[in-house]
Amino acid sequence: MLPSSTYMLYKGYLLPTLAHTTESLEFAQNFPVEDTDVFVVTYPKSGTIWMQEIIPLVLNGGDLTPIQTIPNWDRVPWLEEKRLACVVDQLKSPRALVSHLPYKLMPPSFHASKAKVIYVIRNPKDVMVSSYYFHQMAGFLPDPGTFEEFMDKFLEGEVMFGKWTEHVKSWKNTELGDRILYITYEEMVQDLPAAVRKLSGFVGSNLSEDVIQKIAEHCSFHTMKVNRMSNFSLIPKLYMDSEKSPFLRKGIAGDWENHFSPEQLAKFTSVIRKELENESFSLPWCLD
Ligand code: PPS
Repeated sequence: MLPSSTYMLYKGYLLPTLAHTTESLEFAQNFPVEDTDVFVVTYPKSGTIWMQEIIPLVLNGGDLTPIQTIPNWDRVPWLEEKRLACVVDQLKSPRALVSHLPYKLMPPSFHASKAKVIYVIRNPKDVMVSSYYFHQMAGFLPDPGTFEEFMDKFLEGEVMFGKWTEHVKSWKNTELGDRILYITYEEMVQDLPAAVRKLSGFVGSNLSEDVIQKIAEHCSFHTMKVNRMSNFSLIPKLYMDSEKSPFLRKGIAGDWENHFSPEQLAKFTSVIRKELENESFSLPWCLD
């Protein structure tokens, strides 16, 4: 049984009470989305803070000021979190926000707008591994238990923002057309300048090749790991203890191979496959 203070239940989803309240969720529902807004949407541990680093630079032509002076949670705030109400007036147009909300919980003004969405998707096996370590370092989340126990919770959706498959389905089956760009964490790992180029085209910023290279350099894992505005070292240890596991932990694709037993792999893939079997989209990676 989870301590009641760890999570709140919002429309069937577990959300950490450290960052979410009834008021913050109401604020999100009433948030007046503008046509020029850009939303970065992710299931947790899919590359959220990486995109929080990249997007302001893509929108502002590569000016490093935001990533060097503003903590990521204020620079590109979470739509559903408490902090948004405090910083909303400081956001410059075009505004960038992040969200872990499933599609159906986006505010009405979002649906009525022309705002764009960048949906970052990551191999669920690596998402689960990253989340397992995050639960060890985040004092505001329940203890993950053993890897096996955490895998069961993850597959059951007894984690923040519910099941990975439901999140992906909700954002793959939208009517957003060319308002949404899907990008994988793995393609960002493989070729970050190419990913930045794709983002630049999507938001229409027409960045030069020099600027694209500069952004990729400043958003690399190693640069972000030492950026105090992005590595969560400003957060008290009580809430995030990087000695237990750093937020920017490994930053690679395929770390699941160091963690899954053959039996765990079989269980994991069969659950994910079954939950996606009638979907019209296919996943960008092989699950086995
Ligand atoms: S959260 O809590 O939902 O906001 O977490 P999120 O930012 O989505 O995911 C954290 C993982 O993203 C990795 N990360 C990066 N990987 C490569 N390059 C860069 N620049 C980068 N920035 C963040 C981070 O290391 C976490 O993955 P793991 O596998 O745990 O290392």
